[in-house]
Amino acid sequence: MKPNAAIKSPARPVTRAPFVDSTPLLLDPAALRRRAAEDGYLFFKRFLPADHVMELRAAILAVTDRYGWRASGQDRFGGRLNRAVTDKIPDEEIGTWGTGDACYREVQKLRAFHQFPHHPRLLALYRTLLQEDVLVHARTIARMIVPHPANFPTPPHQDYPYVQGSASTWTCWTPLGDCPRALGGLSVLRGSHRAGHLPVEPTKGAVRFGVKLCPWETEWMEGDYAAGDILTFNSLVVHKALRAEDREHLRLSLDVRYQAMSEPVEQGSLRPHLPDLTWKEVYAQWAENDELKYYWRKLPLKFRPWDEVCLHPKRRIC
Ligand SMILES: O=C(O)CCC(=O)C(=O)O
Repeated sequence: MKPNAAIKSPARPVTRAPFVDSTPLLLDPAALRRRAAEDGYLFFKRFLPADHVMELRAAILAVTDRYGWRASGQDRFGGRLNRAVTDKIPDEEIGTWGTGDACYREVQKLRAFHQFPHHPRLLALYRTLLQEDVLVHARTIARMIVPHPANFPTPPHQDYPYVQGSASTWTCWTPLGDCPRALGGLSVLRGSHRAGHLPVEPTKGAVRFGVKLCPWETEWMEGDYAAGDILTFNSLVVHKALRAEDREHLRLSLDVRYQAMSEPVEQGSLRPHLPDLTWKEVYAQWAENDELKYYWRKLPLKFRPWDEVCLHPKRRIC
């Protein structure tokens, strides 16, 4: 029977439940895929070695030190900010990544930053989930979120309109260091991918357009992340950042995307995150014959052109 669009689920109270740790399902791939299909998200505690995560954190913090953003008197992993400096970053320099452009540009040139998404544990996870060879999107994004009037918590949205290519793309959101709720970590709306690609409306925050939620879409999952935890979700899953109550520390995290190699990819997913940054500039200080450079050019990829219509605001009737 065709679903009747006029019949709506009743409104429900908003719930905030803790992430379900899917680590035990890593031993049972079929059950893992069933949970992924049902919930649209998977959370894994201590999935990556914490010291590996912390090394990338330290490398990024070392870049921020060149701008004087960290308070003095902490080790190379400490994220306490020098608010006297970060508060003065001009509004127009704060990008969707949460901080000034010049610093982010330097982070985008770190080899460790681009190597991170290729960690063997991540590749094995997506191979299990997608059941074929995996394409790692080259457009890795760091969120370096400082408390600042120009920063807004990431609003509820789906990644699909921004990533396009294949709707079966998965995002991996990784905090670089411990990220308690007070730092504004990511939260997902369980099972929201089953509603399909939703109309969007203009918003503020990391994305220009978000989704309007209907009164029955209330089942938010969240948690206090530790270094090494990962949250992964299908590109149709609605997600948002929690409001950051902590106004003294940097929130550092990565978003990376993975898809099946046989599915089409949109070219933008293979470009650096800053539109005017080229791979030539990114690679300028890397070894001449570095294998990671332009790795996707050796792969048998299919492309799907960008569809601007995906981003045109349309009202959602609930
Ligand atoms: O970290 C954030 O605030 C936004 C991340 C996000 O929306 C994503 O990973 O798709």
